[in-house]
Amino acid sequence: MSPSIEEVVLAEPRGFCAGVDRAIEIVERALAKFGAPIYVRHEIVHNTYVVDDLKAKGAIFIEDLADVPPGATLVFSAHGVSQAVRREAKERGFSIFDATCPLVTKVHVEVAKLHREGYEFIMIGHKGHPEVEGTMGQLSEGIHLVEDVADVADVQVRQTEKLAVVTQTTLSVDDAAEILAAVKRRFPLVREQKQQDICYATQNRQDAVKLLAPKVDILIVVGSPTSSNSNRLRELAERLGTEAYMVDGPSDLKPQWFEGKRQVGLTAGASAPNILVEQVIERLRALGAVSVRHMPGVVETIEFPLPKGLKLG
Ligand code: 2E4
Ligand code: SF4
Repeated sequence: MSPSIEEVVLAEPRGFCAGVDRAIEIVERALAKFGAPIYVRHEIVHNTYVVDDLKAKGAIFIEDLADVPPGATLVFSAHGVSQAVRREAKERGFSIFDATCPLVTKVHVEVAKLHREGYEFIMIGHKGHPEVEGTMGQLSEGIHLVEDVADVADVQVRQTEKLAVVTQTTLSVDDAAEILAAVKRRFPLVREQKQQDICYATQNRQDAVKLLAPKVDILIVVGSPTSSNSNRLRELAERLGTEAYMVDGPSDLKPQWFEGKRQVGLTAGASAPNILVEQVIERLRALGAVSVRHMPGVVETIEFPLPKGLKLG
């Protein structure tokens, strides 16, 4: 059998969110204003193309602050940092620009505020992810990570009267709801979140996949393997019964995936640039796609201001 693609259907919305736009802009403006090199702690966003592009422009990506020379300009990635990292960066005297997404910072601020009121926390998130390390690292103790429903039973809290839940911003909306329900069953007094920590962009991209996946024979997600939100999109489509693959770019597409497939759904994680989506469409055209259609969907207009010192004018 050979590829039988007829149509590509694009999820709406897909690709860059406001936090990613801002983070990349911060590195680009720092490069323009202060010149290369600009040091960035961790991949600014989890995307190979974005990171390679910024490397070519003079950004140096590091994990350990000991690898940054004295007096350098340092940018924190969109995923945020712990208080310990923030403190060390200050002590080392770097000139710092914070590209933490404002929606991640909002979670950090909430943790600090409730901690002052005597709260202990349960954080729903993926162990080892930099956002989880950053949010958990807002406190030196009293924040417990749960990755799934089973973990909820093992949480050891000091008290149950003042307990709050926070989450990673890029979780599966459905998994998070299930874990939260388990938390509420075990800790009925847990403080209700005023607003979900899962962000608007994560919610909108998952909602779009929920609409699109049942209508297509296969779904392609543009995103890098380290990108949590992109992985969640692929996983969601598979759960809905649609074969799904995540690709870093057009060269990852395998013609055999498309054998017997007519409708190809296409989306992109919040850290995946549009140029890659365009290149994937070109590759799908070369494999036989004759038309490209957009799903109707939510139009995102949210924008975040740049830090002082990097604004134009
Ligand atoms: C910060 C917060 O968190 P994830 O692995 O999905 O990050 P990625 O860099 O892929 O996406 C941008 C981002 C950054 C999302 N939320
Ligand atoms: Fe911010 Fe959400 Fe984008 Fe993450 S996915 S950078 S939390 S807007």
